[in-house]
Amino acid sequence: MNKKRDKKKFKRKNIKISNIELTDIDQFTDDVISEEKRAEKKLIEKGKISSKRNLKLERGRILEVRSNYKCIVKIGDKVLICTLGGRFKQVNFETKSIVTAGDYVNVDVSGDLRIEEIVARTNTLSRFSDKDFQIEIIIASNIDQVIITSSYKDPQLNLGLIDRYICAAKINNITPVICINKIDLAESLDDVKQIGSFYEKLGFNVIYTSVETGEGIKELRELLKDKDSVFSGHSGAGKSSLINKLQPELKLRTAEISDYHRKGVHTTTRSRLLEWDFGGYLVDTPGIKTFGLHRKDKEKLKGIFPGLSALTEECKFFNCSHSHEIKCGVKKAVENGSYPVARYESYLRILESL
Ligand SMILES: Nc1nc2c(ncn2[C@@H]2O[C@H](COP(=O)(O)OP(=O)(O)O)[C@@H](O)[C@H]2O)c(=O)[nH]1
Ligand SMILES: [Mg+2]
Ligand SMILES: [Zn+2]
Repeated sequence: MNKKRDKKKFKRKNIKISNIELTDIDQFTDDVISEEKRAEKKLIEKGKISSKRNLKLERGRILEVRSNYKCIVKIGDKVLICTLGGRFKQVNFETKSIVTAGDYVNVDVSGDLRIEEIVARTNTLSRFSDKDFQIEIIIASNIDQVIITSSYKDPQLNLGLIDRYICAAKINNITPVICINKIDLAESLDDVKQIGSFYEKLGFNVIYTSVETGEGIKELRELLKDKDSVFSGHSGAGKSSLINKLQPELKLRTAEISDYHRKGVHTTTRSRLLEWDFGGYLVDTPGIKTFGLHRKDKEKLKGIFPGLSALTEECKFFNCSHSHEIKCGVKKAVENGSYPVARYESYLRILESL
């Protein structure tokens, strides 16, 4: 009965959308998503008030969203297929973000395993639509840390990219961890550690790994243990190799975060949580093209870019952007060599790009 009605609605919606003149497929996707996001907000509000009685609610975690209304949920030791409660079903767009992998939910275990409530998210992992970077698409939630993976060589270490990922992580309320991989390719480990020391001094976790020699893998495992992590970084940095080294039987999909060569390719936004055998989850997520820096975050950048906030006391202007202003504490630090000019330039590049 219910199902039938939903189907009807879906059809109506589709017809409506197809009446809009479509210039290209990206535009279409964005429109759908923004409408979906508004609907989602309303529903999450609604979802807080459960009118039903005699429910036996148990807390679970969504490992994967399988279809519009079906989710794989871990409740205690069991992995179960649950459906979204009726109140949530009113949105009939193609899945995405009513619920997402990583969501904590309350499931009615007295009957047919319905998700009745969605617990407020502590953070979300998102990507932004290519078109204008304005539409956020949520792909996972409640994530502890991002393992920003770079290789020392092949491809060459790109600190600018690391800076970008750090800022994106912080804006999304996710802890950044820096992993410099392929240290077997470095002539001296001291040189590599020299590079990492800038971040270490600022309190970041930096680990140096090699899948070849096994160096740093134990430390990496310690860092991942009992936390929910996502690996991100340039294609070829060694993310898949590291994950395989940590747990060979983990079945990872082939698509991956920020895969440089896949830019512009439309892939599914569904992600899933995979359990480490040493505790915690790996967020396996395909096709993030750009990891969450948004135009609206421009103002926040100066507060989160590594090492800047400690230098702003001498800025003449309270809202100094440390770019064109006179009497700027950051510029002074760059001039007297106490803040690395390369990192300052990296800051300006990100500022500019927003
Ligand atoms: N020398 C060396 N090569 C590595 C290391 N880790 C990965 N690789 C190689 O780098 C290439 C890319 O690795 P991959 O895991 O696919 O990178 P991903 O794109 O980040 O997932 C592969 O040929 C790996 O064998 C490492 O620690 N040392
Ligand atoms: Mg890979
Ligand atoms: Zn300044």
